[in-house]
Amino acid sequence: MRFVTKAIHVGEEPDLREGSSGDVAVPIHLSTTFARKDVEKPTGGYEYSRTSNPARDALEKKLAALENAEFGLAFASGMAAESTLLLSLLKSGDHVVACDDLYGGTRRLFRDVLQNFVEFTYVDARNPENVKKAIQGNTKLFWMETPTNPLMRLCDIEAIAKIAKKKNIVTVIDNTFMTPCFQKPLDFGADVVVHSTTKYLGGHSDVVGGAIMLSNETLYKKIKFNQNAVGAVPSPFDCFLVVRGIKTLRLRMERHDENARALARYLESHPKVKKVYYPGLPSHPQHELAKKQMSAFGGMLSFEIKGTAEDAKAFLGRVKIFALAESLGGVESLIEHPALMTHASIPEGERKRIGITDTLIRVSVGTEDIEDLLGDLEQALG
Ligand code: P1T
Repeated sequence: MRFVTKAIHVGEEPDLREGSSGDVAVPIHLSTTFARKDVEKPTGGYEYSRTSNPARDALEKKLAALENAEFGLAFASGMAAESTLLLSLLKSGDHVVACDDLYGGTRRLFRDVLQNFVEFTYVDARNPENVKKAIQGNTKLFWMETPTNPLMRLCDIEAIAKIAKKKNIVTVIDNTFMTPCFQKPLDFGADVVVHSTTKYLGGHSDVVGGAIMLSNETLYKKIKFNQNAVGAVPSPFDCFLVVRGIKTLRLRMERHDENARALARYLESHPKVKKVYYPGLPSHPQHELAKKQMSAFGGMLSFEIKGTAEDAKAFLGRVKIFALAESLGGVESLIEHPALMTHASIPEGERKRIGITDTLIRVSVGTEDIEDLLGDLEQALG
């Protein structure tokens, strides 16, 4: 099966056995517990809904299929997926090398929750040599976003996974921005993929969720055990919403990509814009790498507005169609100020060092008519 067929059908084959209803869309079983005939084993395969339930099974099969992975695991949020993954793979005294430009919440998890028992080194992962140089005797994990949130920097997945394999280090890629529609990190040698399914996979800004996809059975069993033991699981309704979102993933991603390319070109030529960060622009310093490991460039871009922080805030106050809001990946266009919003939890000095300035603006380009989006930016830039 190809990508779109998998997105629509995997995990949802209608049950045509005598007495079953033959649902074409996955049914939502709200029951928290499942009755059995035999005290020794569950009759229908289910016992308690935290452990598993039919809607989550459908979602997990679909998630795995999309990333060309053997296994998929669904969580209550992207952060729940990340924390369960780290709890499963690390022990006290271990070391992680992470890219320095990361979603602010991920940085906060590393710094304020895990720092007490795990050591982190942040590097500019655009150069794989920086990742290699940061390896210590106790390094167990590489944690990378590509493209990064919010500066749209890339890391070479293949090169980094090669370095990791030589040292028995697990490579984790947060694939939230590209989705498996445009980038499949496992195909380039990464071991584990994580997602905030709140974003493009859900696609409609109406469900918070997270996911892990991988093919290593030993790692899968550890994470699966902790998914139940820790219990940060999504509700059956949440699973249904992500399953429904995934069916139109390709259609939406193609439109996000088309609109973002047009906006990036427009912004790049605007006299009030200093710089645009979008891997689809030939001016992006890693455009060639983008073409190698991504099949398109997606719907996320950031730009520097000329002037001061006050000018950036005034511009954000003038947009009408773009909602001034955190998050990304929904059909509606969102715009935000990373230093004051999504990345405010990163200390100012560190933000500045990475390049998250007070005039940086991040855009999640939606699927609206491009003329309306261009018109809104035009009037807001003035
Ligand atoms: O919000 P949650 O579903 O828990 O996912 C966390 C997360 C993980 N990884 C990436 C790359 C993310 O962008 C996020 C969440 N990001 C935002 C809310 C944001 O506005 O950037």
